Amino acid sequence: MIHTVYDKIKIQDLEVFANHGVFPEENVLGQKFLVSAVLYTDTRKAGMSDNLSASINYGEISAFIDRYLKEHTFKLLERAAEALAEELLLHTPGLAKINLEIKKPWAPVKLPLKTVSVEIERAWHTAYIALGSNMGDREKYINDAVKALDAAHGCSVTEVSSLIETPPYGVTDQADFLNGCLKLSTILSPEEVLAELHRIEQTAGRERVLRWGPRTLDLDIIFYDDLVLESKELCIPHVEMHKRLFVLGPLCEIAPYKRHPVYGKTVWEMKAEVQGEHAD
Ligand code: A4P
Ligand code: MG
Repeated sequence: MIHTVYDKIKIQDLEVFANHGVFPEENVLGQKFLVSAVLYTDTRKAGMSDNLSASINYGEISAFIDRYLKEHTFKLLERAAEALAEELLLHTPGLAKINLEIKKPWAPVKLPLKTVSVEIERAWHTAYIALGSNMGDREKYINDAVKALDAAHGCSVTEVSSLIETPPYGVTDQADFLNGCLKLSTILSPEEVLAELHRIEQTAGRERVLRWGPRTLDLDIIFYDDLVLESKELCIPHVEMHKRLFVLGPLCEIAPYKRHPVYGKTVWEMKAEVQGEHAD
């Protein structure tokens, strides 16, 4: 999430007649759907000013939901909810998070039931990405990567640090690096962000020959909100970030007070520690 938002605007059981379902009859005959949405947004400004333009118009959102579900046909409620939540997050200014439930009261299961439904929660997230290059036109590789990430679906680059020249860390027998960091707003999951980074690295002709070896472009996820994740292909926060001046230097320009979710230290404090200074 962009920042923690506690206020909610709620729409409950909006009736939409539409054509979603796995059975062909459902796509032709249509049926009733009930849509509930909890819109997480900061209502303070509207609350103080009594001005609708400072808030999210639930009338417009209801009309959008009705139109969207009528104009599209999905087999699964999961897909309908996913697509609708994404559209709303992408096109509603001020919407930080949405909880969306789509109920099907007439689900063809040949048993008496009140409704079946799918409920999902989707949000904007903030990630920090480290950028590095030590082969070829380093500045161009990095600048192109920033543009590519900003153009990626559901991604928007909101801040970029300056780029600094750094001596190689780890495998030291290689050319100097150009390093930087950027701040990313995204509706993608961490795994989807990683896939996007790999795609952009490949476009830059990145070859994985040697771990920590020379590369045209290296894109690492440093933070993703305050998430702590360790899976086979992804560790967040990046495991080495707190030891690396080439990450902490640029990151400190754009997020000095961002706190490491495990160590509890700010970027500024971690940087000062690596530099061997006192953090106060
Ligand atoms: N992976 C796990 N966690 C993450 C994460 N948070 N972000 C996995 C990105 N990837 C993550 O990375 C190997 C695998 O790590 C990925 O496929 C992903 O599944 P890679 O980019 O293929 O290989 P690599 O970059 O050679 O290895 P690694 O461990 O990522 O190296 P680093 O940490 O990127 O370090 N010196 C200076 N001065 N500047 C540099 O930028 N960079 C490195 C590379 C070494 N020395 C450097 C610099
Ligand atoms: Mg890497």
